[in-house]
Amino acid sequence: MQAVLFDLDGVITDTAKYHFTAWKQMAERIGIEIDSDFNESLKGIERMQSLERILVHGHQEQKYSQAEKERLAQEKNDEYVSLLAGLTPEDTYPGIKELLTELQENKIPAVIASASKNAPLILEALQLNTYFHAIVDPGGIPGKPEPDIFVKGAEQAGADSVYCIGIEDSQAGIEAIKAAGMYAVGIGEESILGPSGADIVYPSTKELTLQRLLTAAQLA
Ligand code: G16
Ligand code: MG
Repeated sequence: MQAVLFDLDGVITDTAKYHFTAWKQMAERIGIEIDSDFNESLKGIERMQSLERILVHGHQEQKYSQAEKERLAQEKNDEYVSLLAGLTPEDTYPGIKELLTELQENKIPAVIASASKNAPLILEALQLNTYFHAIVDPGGIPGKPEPDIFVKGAEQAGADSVYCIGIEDSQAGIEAIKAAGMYAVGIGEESILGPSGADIVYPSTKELTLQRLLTAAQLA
């Protein structure tokens, strides 16, 4: 049984830019500068771990108590959620709804494998919930680059990892897909995602058709 596992932020919609904006604002308030290169190392990384990476980057890893860190992460999330407020179905990346429709017609389960606790909220705003067989709960399992979220997604779809295709925009996510033994499709730049192990990289979700994916993964 095949399945296609989708990352959310940066694959289904452009919320990766909102994560970056919200982290940048929080970091600036505590005197840490983050740029888009450093941001690549935050993509796909769970909220508290992202904060830890930012604090290490700014040499402030010893400065805050656990309660203070939770407050900083909460501030970031509040800002992020406020940026999500205007999200509509038109914000779905090009080609995604068409691919989800093809998967549905071919009875191939689509699964969300996102590190984000905001995933259900975002899918609802995009009106895409009904296309997904499952949204994997990221709570209580090791985050990307560990394979767990993709392994769990395949299990929930009743699919064998070797017949699964994972789609990701982050280095950590591509590593997770490969560690799960799946075919890894990157969305973004070959120079960024190739070294993490992407089997193929497309510059845009526009390129994603079912036939193209199955052929590339030799599952056609
Ligand atoms: C996403 C983002 C990360 C974010 C993480 C947790 O993962 O790429 O930047 O830190 O989720 O999100 P939240 O703070 O909303 O729970 P993914 O896996 O969808 O790319
Ligand atoms: Mg992502």
